[in-house]
Amino acid sequence: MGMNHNGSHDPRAVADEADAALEAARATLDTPPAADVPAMVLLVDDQAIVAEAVRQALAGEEGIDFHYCAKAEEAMKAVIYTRPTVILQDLVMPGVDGLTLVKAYRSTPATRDVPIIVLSAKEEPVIKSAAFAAGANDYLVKLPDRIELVARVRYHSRSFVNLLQRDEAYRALRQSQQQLLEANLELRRLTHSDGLTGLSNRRYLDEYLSAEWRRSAREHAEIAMLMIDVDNFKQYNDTYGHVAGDEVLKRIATTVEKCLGRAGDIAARYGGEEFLVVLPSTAAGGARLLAEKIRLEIEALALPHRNSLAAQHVTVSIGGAATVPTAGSAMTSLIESADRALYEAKRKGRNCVVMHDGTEQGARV
Ligand code: GH3
Ligand code: MG
Ligand code: MG
Repeated sequence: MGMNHNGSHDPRAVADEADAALEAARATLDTPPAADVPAMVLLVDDQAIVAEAVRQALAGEEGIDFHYCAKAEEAMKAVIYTRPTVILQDLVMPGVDGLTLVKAYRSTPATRDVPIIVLSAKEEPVIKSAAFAAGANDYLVKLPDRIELVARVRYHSRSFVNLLQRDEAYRALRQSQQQLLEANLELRRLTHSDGLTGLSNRRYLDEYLSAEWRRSAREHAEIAMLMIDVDNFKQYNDTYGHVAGDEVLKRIATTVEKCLGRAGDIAARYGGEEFLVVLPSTAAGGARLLAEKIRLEIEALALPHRNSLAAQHVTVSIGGAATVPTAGSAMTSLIESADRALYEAKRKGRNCVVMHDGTEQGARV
């Protein structure tokens, strides 16, 4: 819709979107941990004879793929390229040694969590402890027993895949939380805004005014209000139709909003063709100036209205009031005061501003 500055959504669609996001996250989290997952083994070892032995050990195994890299310098590339679920890493290699490679896998984001089984020439406590310190997950002496090798390959692959699934579930959950947060903000915005003009609605204005009223009372500060009503608007609808009338209301809303300068100022659609402006920390004089500016800007739109009693174009009448709230004074007194001022403006012939300042209001209440 025309002036909608925040891109209107159907509230039901927003809620449905959030529901769908949550459902997707739930489904991901409800996925049971994989019992048997395909394993991808990458052996990094310079000795072809070891490679052949491991290949044979894994050959008859269902769901285990085998890759072999003979050069330490190519190991990192091979890991990133083959995406193994477990690395079998030889410790003693020409060029880069195995422990250095283990540390390199651990410090590279793409390979950080891949399980590493170190293959050592012998059972040696010092080497073993160095391997674990470097980040290895397991330690086997060459050549390992076939049954033990297969069992460990499957065990480490499964825990790695489960880790990836868990990470994915958390990612989905975080994403759906974010979507719910955004949907909530959108719903809140929708419950606070007027569908036709995009201004605040009466519900929000009442909340806002009540908070500002209490704050002004605490701080002994002035608060002002303008009530803006379109002149002979029933005639406008009767002459140009309701759809054209709606367009006029949108134009007026945009114009009023454009006139507001301070951060605390807000405009709301208060009723059919009635707008309310709340001006915190503003005295009657300032409010009158703003009201006059709004009235003139709306005249300047020059929207034809041939059956108006006030002019040849669309005009508004504005009633304003300002006061310093005292403890126990009702905020409705300010609204009523602005309403009376508006009534006077109408009586004076429309297309004008009448302002009630604090003292006048005090005398009348
Ligand atoms: P006055 O100058 O005394 O304010 O005269 P008026 O005709 O504007 O006042 P009245 O209260 O008699 O009529 C208000 C009209 O505003 C009635 C209705 O046709 C019109 N109106 C109220 N809400 C809407 C709306 O949402 N869209 C349109 N197009 N017209 C509306
Ligand atoms: Mg009215
Ligand atoms: Mg009117």
